[in-house]
Amino acid sequence: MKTSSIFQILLILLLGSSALKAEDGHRLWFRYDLIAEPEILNHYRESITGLMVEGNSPSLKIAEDELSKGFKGLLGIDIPEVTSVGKGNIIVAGTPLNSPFIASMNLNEKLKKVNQEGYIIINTTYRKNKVILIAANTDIGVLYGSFHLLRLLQMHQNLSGIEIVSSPKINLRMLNHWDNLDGTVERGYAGSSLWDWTSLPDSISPRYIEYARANASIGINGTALTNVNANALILTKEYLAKVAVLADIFRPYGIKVYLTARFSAPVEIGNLKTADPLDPEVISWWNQKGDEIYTYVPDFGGFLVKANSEGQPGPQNYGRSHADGANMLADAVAPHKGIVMWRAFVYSNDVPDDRTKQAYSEFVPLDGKFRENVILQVKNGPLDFQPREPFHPVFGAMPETPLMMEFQITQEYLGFSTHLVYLAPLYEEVLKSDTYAKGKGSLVAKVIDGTLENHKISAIAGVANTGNTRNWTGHPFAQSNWYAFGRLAWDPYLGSAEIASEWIRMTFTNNIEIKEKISGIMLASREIAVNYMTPVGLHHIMSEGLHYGPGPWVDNTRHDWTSIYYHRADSEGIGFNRSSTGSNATGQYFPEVGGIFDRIESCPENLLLWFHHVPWDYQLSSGRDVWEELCFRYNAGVDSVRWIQNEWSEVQSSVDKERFEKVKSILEKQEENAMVWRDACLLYFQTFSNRPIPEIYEKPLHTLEYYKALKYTF
Ligand code: GCW
Repeated sequence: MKTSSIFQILLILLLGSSALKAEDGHRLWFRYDLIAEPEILNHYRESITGLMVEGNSPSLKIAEDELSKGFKGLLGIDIPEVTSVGKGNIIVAGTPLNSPFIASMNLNEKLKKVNQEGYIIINTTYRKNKVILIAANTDIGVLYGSFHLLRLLQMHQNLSGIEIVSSPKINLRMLNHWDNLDGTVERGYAGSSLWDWTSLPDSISPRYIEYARANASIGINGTALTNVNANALILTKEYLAKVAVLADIFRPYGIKVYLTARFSAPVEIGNLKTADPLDPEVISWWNQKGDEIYTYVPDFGGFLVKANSEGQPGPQNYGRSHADGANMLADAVAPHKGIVMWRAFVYSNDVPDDRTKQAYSEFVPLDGKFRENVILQVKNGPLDFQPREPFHPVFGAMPETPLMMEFQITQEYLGFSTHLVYLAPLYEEVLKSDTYAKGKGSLVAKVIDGTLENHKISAIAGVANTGNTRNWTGHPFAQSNWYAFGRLAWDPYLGSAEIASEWIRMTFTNNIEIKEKISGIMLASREIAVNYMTPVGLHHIMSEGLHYGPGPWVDNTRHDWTSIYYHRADSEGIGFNRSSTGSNATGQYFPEVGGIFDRIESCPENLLLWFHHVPWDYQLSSGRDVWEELCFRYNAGVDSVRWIQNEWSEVQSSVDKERFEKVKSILEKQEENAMVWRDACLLYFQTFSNRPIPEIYEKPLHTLEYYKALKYTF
């Protein structure tokens, strides 16, 4: 073969593979590809002829590089970095402190409207030239604003006349990584941990920077690196040196590092005999540990703690309260402005009458007993990240204590990275739930953004779905959940549809028809999963331990971990009576909403079996009775997955081959698993209802025994 043809083949291989690589999902929502539509491209090329970022902090440097890179990719030309304004249409980014030009623009009034992380993006003119200003009070604000401007370009928005004023509504917007020091990730479905503890602090993976950039682009400003099922080793010098390296990398992206504190650490790594929070030696051990951590990480965010829950040690081991434990740790970080996020996901070792009541029962009496730098981290619902739960009754019930939200981004109970489930509708449903704590309009969002009670700290956490797999999240669509979490953390009043639209435009396409199709899939996907997994308010009927696939028959473990504990199916009916005639969990809500849940007639049907034990022949608004409704919903769920498959097949020509095929093949698995869910649950519940599955529906493919014997692995 001639050298030239070998060269040609090599070139083709090279180009081919890089084109493929480009769409393996690694780029997330940063696809700065040349804009194909001439009109839009021209508009941007006219509006942006130069870039000026004054000031030279690391964060500003990142903003400048990102803008340059974005412009170059999207506009297909190098946009020169200029040092003065007056010629051409310049993008100017900076703060009045760092940028003499911004300082000269009299933006004080406008900048007063945004907080320390907020920004404005406005059009103005300078010596007859158009200028777009990205101005903020801090360098991080500039970085956030820069990402916003790039997002507008990626979404093909017209830049003339834009006037954006944006501030995060929640102070701390965090990811919680359930990452273990051995590299495994609890409930992680996207490979191993991103943190390579073995090779830190000497070797630095480029992914640390990519991770920080992705988070900064959506405003995430905190990361708890380690699992809440904590290992005390992370608090040793050896590990703190590693943590310091990550903190240094994340800092210019506005991200602070937090660690999980194992309550028994004074015993395990400090050689003390006790971890009693009132013991002077223990107190002093934590104080010293606090001081030590800050020598490694001067802006350390603080501790995240899971105590006295699922076997984790805590203050109750010593007869002390959660407040005693939290306050002791809070005092250790207070001199350095650190905080403690104390989780409310607790339940004791004794099987309770109703597990969903425990957090409220344990914490509400402690309201007002926590230090100022303690915030209580509450899961969205009272049980455990189910496909649907009512909002947690603690929201609104502890006015003296700042409460933060914990959402799960990783899909522990929602089909791992095998099921396409866009979670923003779940988040939105919770955030927009009305607690009635201070009358109508006391939304959960207002509890956690601090506005309901005027709390100083406000926070939201999402249990991360990231891992070291090439596309970060396993399922290409799971990236949207990371994105949506960040956007809702910035503004908990945003809508799922708007967020989906942003993500699709940046991640797939600006073609309106295709965007609508993909958005239709995403917006329907959560309800679809609810239908084939846990319709009408069913919950916690997943396979034991792993939580993938159905396991409504599970009864061989601690009672409040079994499925039968939750669905309570018998020959009369199905559902957990949590009304005033049952466990009275409805009594934990404010009367306006608790009353609605309490009465079977007024209880929302999508939570019916959560709150009530309902006769099989109880009529629902659909005209079907409970048994018929279950048959209908399980089947509708499966049919809807097929509908998704069909919709997806129609976007084929507009989506790159690699991601198209990947989603297509995972959807096949989702369909299979949805059918297993349907058949297993209907066959199982049929043993109680003693009613046939109506003829109109597909017959189960296998026997109940077959489904019971299925073993799931990940
Ligand atoms: O949902 C349960 C999970 C555990 C998790 C726990 C928690 C980290 O199954 O894996 O432990 O919640 O939130 O603490």
